[in-house]
Amino acid sequence: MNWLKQVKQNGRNAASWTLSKLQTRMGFFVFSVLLVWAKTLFVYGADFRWMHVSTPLQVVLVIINPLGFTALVMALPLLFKKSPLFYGATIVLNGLMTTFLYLNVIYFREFTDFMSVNTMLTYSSVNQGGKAAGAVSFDWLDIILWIDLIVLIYLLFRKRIKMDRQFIPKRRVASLMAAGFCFIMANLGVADIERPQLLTRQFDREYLVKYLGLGPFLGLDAYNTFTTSQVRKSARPEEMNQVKKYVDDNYAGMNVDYAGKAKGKNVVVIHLESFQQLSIDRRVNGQEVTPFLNSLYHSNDSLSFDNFFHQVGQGKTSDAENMLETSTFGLPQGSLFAKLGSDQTFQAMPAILNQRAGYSSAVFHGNNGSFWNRTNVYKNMGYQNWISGNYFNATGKRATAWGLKDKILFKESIPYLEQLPQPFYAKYLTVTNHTPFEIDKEDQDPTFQTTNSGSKYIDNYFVTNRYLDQSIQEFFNYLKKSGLYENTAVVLYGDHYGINNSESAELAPILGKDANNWTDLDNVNEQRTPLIIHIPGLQNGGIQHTYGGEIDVAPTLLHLLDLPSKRYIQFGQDLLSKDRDQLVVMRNKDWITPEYASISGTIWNTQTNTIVEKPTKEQEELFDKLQKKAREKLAISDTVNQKNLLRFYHPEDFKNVNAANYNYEKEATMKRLQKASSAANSSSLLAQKQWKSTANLYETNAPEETGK
Ligand code: GP9
Ligand code: MN
Repeated sequence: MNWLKQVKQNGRNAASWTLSKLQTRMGFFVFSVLLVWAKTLFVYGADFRWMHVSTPLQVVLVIINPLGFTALVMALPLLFKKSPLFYGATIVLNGLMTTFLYLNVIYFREFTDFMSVNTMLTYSSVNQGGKAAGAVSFDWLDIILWIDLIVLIYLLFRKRIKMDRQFIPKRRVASLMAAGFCFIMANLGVADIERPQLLTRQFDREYLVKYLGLGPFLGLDAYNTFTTSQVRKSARPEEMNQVKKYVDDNYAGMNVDYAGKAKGKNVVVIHLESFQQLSIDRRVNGQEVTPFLNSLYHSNDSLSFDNFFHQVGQGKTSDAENMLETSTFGLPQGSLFAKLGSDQTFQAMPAILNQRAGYSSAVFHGNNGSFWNRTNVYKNMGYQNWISGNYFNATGKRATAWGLKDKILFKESIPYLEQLPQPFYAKYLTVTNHTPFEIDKEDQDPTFQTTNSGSKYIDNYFVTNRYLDQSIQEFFNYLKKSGLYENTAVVLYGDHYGINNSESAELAPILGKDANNWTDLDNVNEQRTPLIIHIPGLQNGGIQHTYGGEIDVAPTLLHLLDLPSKRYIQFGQDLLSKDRDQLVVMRNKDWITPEYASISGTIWNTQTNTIVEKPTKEQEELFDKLQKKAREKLAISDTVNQKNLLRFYHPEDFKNVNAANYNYEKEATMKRLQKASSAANSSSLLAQKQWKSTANLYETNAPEETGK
């Protein structure tokens, strides 16, 4: 029993050592900081599951990130001279920080997300969509968060901790705070190395908390919320008049040869991650890289576009999604989804199609639901179902760094897809063809030999292109086998470039170009992405050469579905319209037309790939006009979004979406879908098949599914 005595003795020694250190103000401060730090780490691990840390540097960042902010805040009470004030304020601050931590724990258990300033202010409205407030799950381990406070208060009352009357000079407090601040800055610097543009792009709340900690995240969020609310406060309903006039003047009409060609059909939008036009019809070592996509591209049943440009800014995928759903631009900085999406009034495709033509809707994606703030945005857009990474087993070899592999996503989406009432509007966001374009050997096509370009990105890119191509082919095979194909229009588009401009030296020879003569215009041209609208039975499709971009997809699709788009505030024009002006405006204010392009202020001749050195007077006038038009388009779109002007605008047959009506929890979603598709008059595929699942019709060669 000696060892037991020893343990007890050690315990007593540690307690009295701690107690002796606690007798000074500095000791009390340091101890309080360490306690809050330890509690934060406990929560990071026990509740936030370490926020998917994956590299050693991320581990270090997660461990140190609570320190700077906690020290900075906890140093404030040191400024009090009177000891009861110092001790009281320290306890209160510890209590406040613990409450904040605990609120986040509760919120996270319900929403798998962190509390933003907005959600704190409007928690009740958000909560209606989820479980009832009373159903919040408590855990007995939660007590750990509060024990220290109880013990400290007890020790102070029993005078086991004697209040130190000696106050700390202001200069020392200031240097302590400065040290805390420097720590935060250093943390930020290191985080930026691990995740460049973290602050400007603000991908995901989880990223911000993982890299910077809860405190700085809240500070940043408070700043965003404040600046946004200032801008929004200044908005007046009359501002919509000018916007409406602009949109009316820019309306290009529709093309009667195509209008209504997809009327009443289901719509599947397939977002081809980082997929560029340069891969279409590309042969590498004598083999087509994407034979299936090429066949769709050349089909008479497809409207394919070879001068289609991505127009994203820093919001990348989320900007592309925003343009396709709303035909408004992303923001000049950061992601609209992340910055404004939580309380934006959207007049977006899922709601429009639902209200005007009875479409149900769903998004399928293999990454976390909170990435790019999608959970909040999709509710505001009126998406009925959001089937994200946590619906699937996305562990081990089943996923890449960006989530569930595409072949598995498509296959495992079927039990949900077949239950959607028809017509449906379903979006698939693929991820496997995402930089750094790495997939397991087993997933690579052994018959395909990629380039040996000198750039690992390019060589890998074609390999994941091939994987993407096969996954789309498998999905199409299923559509045909299940009978969905005939009644479904499929829109496929590349969201933005995958290969950086910095790889042009290695890319040029693959495209049959001379790297030494590579121009800025080549960079822009190389950033074209494909758009293929495949409508079975269309027959008069073909490759369209009109210049356009992502902003134009929504009006094009609406017209194909026979839904006039004129009433909406959209900045794109129907790509099939004969009267469209072919001015493609990039998010950085560059623009391109079939004749000219403006790149960082230099004008190029699009046809000859040369700089217009000496413009004529007419040319100068034309360039000025185009420049003005491009800027005006972006500026008006930005005003609409930043000021949230659509809340003042009520298009015919459109009711504003209420986010509280949507619930994306897995269980609730499964129940909802089951209920809808089991009704006697259900229009779901499952009901059409007498409730015999079509999931077994899906064939994939994904090794994770076949067990090979
Ligand atoms: C993440 C995926 C990638 O969920 O959509 O986004 P990106 O990095 O391309 O913007
Ligand atoms: Mn993307």
